[in-house]
Amino acid sequence: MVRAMEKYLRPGVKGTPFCPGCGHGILMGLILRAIDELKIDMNEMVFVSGIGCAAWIPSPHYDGDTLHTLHGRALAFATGVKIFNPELCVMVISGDGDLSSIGGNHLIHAARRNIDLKVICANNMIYGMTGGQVASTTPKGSTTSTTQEGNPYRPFDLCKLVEAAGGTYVARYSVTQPISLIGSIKKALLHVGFSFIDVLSPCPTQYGRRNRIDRPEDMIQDLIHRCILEEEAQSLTEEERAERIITGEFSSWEK
Ligand SMILES: Cc1ncc(C[n+]2csc(CCOP(=O)(O)OP(=O)(O)O)c2C)c(N)n1
Ligand SMILES: [Mg+2]
Repeated sequence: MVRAMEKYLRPGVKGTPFCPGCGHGILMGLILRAIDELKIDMNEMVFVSGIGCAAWIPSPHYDGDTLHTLHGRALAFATGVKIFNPELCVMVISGDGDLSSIGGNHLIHAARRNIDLKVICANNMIYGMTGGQVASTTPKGSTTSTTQEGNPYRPFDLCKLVEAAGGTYVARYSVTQPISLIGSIKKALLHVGFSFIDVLSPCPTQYGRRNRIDRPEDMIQDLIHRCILEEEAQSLTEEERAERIITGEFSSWEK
């Protein structure tokens, strides 16, 4: 097997912090493939993350400049980096909790200002690292460590939120759609403006086992089944559609 992406990994970093079946490791590789296909020099990039399992994707793994910052504040740090040196390609990689719960206000305002940041949200629909607490992205009815009788609230649709706030490249893909996702990351890298990709990433440890999707492969199968394109959704009944996750590009324009 050719380990083509290994050249992007920081020497000396051993092992992985991710649990078996976690989608974050897949995403870690797909981001590198997008960078590799565009032949972007890692010296021109800065990766910024907050706190959480997803925040470990760039740091310490990527062999480039990485800023592992405070919970919820990745976008504030990234804004500072971009303002200090606009030549840099600044990519934020963090979790759904980090970016849209504690960091939700930074998210809508960075989008509103259309700051040229490439934001990859690793969305496992839960606070993974801290023990499986409910997040602003947790589906209604889901069991978490803090909603043992089911989450009573509807989740954010992060793409709609960012699009309404002013983000100019907005897309959603799952780690089970690797080719489309690599293509989307490449578009975000080339887009000048606030780019946001909501990446669905399975968390068997904290989400799956509490919601009767017990095995990692069942979570992957579940995502493969549920993720569809808007065009495919049109032929479904309201009930069938409610179970699905609409993926694709929702917004791609210059401001
Ligand atoms: C100010 C502050 N509040 C709370 C925490 C605890 N905390 C660390 S990570 C995290 C949630 C992470 O969830 P997410 O961003 O979705 O990442 P995941 O682990 O699911 O990949 C929380 C609540 C913290 N570190 N700092
Ligand atoms: Mg999460």
